[in-house]
Amino acid sequence: MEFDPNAASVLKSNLFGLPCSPETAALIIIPIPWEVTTSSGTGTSNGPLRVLEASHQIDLYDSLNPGLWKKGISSDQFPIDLKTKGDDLQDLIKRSIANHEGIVEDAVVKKVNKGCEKLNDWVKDRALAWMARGKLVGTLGGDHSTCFGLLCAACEVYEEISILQIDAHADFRVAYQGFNYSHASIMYNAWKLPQIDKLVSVGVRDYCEEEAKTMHGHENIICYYDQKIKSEMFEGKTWKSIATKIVSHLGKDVYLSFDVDGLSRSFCPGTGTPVPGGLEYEQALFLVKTIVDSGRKIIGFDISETGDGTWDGNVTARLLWRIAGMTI
Ligand SMILES: [Mn+2]
Repeated sequence: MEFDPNAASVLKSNLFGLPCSPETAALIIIPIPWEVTTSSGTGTSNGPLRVLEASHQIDLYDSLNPGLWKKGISSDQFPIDLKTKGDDLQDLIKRSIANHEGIVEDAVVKKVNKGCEKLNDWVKDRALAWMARGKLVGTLGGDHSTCFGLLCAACEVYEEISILQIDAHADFRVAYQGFNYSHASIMYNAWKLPQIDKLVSVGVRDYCEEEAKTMHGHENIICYYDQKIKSEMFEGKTWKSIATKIVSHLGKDVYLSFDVDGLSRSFCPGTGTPVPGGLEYEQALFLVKTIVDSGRKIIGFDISETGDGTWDGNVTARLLWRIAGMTI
């Protein structure tokens, strides 16, 4: 049967209902239903499923990339066992906190760190296997820590990588609550990878003193705080001029780390740790387009922290479609 991109979606198991398999798709998305170290609001482990469901409602035309659907976007196999393992570890943490006045026992911390290491190895292996076959790879969280394996894989392929992070948080904590691979430490961990030579964060508006000190001590870590961006815009600067400045710090190979809480909360009502302020949907996509238009290459990306809601899934599915349109 011929595929009709104008018809209602029938291939419900495929992202966007596209007629492709991982073998034929240009972009592979690894769904990672994991939120073990999530500290407050939960539900992001259901994010990947919400995105898959919402993706079937999206019209398959992209004005910047009209043939996008033919290039193919495919989900890697859905790791159901990962969700079970993650949920078990999360329960262990919750029980420890409840039984020990807010303290997580050392044995539990150890077990969780081990579980996170295993996850990272699994993601890295999957990503490397697809990259070796010439695919662009993205991950769909889950909490923000889930992209670490993809970053590690990218570091085996590229020598110098700049990260563009869109996020409400700096995520630069050192082992938050004892967890080496916490969502709050993802950029701290990424920065330790020798191939990561620039980190440019955008939209940050919730960070602690320790994070500010560590970040301000590095000339290759540049933070465009939300408050600063907005002040400059209120005083008449255009987003185009700010976006161009942001992109000018990046090297030629760029990894995009998109935590949806970097957006205004109206676009991510179910995300775990929302903060007022943030970027508009088109404002964020304009920034991504500015990267691509500058001739830089997006070599991998994650969209993380999508909440367990229909609207949350809808926004991320559309973000994914638009980002795919600019990268494949
Ligand atoms: Mn984050």
